[in-house]
Amino acid sequence: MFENLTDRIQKVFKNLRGQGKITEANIEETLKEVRLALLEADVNVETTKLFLEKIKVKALGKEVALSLSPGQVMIKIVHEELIQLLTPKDKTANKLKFAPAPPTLILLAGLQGTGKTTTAAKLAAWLKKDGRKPGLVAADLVRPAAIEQLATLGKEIGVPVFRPENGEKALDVCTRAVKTALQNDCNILILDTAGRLQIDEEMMNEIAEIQKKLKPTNIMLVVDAMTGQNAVQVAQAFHARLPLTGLVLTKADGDARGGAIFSITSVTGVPIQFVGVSEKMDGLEAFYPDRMASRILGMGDMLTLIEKAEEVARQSEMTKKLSKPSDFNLDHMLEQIQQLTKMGSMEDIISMLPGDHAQKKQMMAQAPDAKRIKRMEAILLSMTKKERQFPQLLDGSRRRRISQGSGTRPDEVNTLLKQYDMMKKVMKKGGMMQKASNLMGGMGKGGFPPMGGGMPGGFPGGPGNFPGLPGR
Ligand SMILES: Nc1nc2c(ncn2[C@@H]2O[C@H](COP(=O)(O)OP(=O)(O)O)[C@@H](O)[C@H]2O)c(=O)[nH]1
Ligand SMILES: [Mg+2]
Repeated sequence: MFENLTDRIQKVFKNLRGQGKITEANIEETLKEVRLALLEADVNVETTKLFLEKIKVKALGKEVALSLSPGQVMIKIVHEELIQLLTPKDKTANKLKFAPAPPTLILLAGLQGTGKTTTAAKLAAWLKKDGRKPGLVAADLVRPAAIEQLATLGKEIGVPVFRPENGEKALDVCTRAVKTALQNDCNILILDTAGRLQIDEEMMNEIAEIQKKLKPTNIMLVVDAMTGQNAVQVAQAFHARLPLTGLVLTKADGDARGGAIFSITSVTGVPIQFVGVSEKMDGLEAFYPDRMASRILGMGDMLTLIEKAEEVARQSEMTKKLSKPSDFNLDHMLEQIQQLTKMGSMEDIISMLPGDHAQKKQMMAQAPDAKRIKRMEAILLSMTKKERQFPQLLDGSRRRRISQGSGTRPDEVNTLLKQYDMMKKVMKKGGMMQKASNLMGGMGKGGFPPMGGGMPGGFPGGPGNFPGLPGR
């Protein structure tokens, strides 16, 4: 996501490396570059101008602490301002709201093909996971295949779908769904509507009427990140007809230049609530301004990653029992490998780590591929439980037996045991960050480094250990 922008911004800050302190001259120089990077990413000119002015004021007034380099100070300021820019005035506005009396309604609107139907189903899956009882309402009566598309997705995620019956219009099917939701065991309804142009009077009236009659608690506009500035205009036009409560920015996984994300909230006042990051049903992320700002600046998104790791770990009894890091044995390693595959593809995981595009490419090249992970799993499964618990038992003849049993080469068994030693060392060092990183680290083609030590720039840490893209 936003690869070009991230790469460019990182370059700007790298150029500040080696400069002793912040001066008016190097601020000007830096901001000129940031400006170009933002405009290239299709960020609105006005937004860019205001953004840079704020940064300049802050930077000029900044005493540079001895421990920080100008690059670090600047990136910290930019990070803070970016969070400001992405945060709506009403800070609670970025959450879904629930109606006092069920069913809660979520009305989705937007242009054709932006991802409304996909988002409707993703949202339903997300709510279901959260313990709620969603239902989907097929209210797109324009595109012939739309109802079937929603029905198929509903089936896939196990959520009921309300379909239009003989001659019903969009408003009719929504109204009927609201009336029958509770008896169908649904307390939240997601209304998937037809795509429409903001200038199509008739179609805009249709959705405005649904809004007026049913008064949905959440009215969300689904916008395609790939459309850049156009998305901002569309959002303004829809907001003029419908009191939007939130935005979903879809296809953020594409080569979107990303511009819309910066200005859409500051221009319309409507918060981004979700970001679509794949076509799949789990490809929806809650939007957090601070995390997005970190991602854009190439600081990675360790929080999302750690959350994912924790979610996987929650399901695992064994990890809970691991009270002392020094207890870490091959059983735990086996479990981590099995968890790793549950966290998503290596590509997803790496995309959330700190680093620029080139560094990530390199990590990708070094990361273990799915086949290799399977072989590691096979080796571990060929050991006895006792051998996994007491790795010191693994002498030459046992290793040979394991290699034969798992159909792998003896050197693969040895490598795995070395990696285990390395992981154990890292485990002993550290807290949660380390544990999360252990899920990923230490398993590469002989050298995908555990992140705590080996990652370019290290971890986002406290103040003074600002993730170090720029000079240290
Ligand atoms: N890569 C990617 N594709 C998406 C995303 N959301 C939707 N799509 C795809 O965009 C296309 C249009 O989606 P659809 O939900 O039918 O759009 P609608 O016309 O607004 O209902 C489909 O091929 C979806 O799979 C996303 O977040 N990422
Ligand atoms: Mg649709």
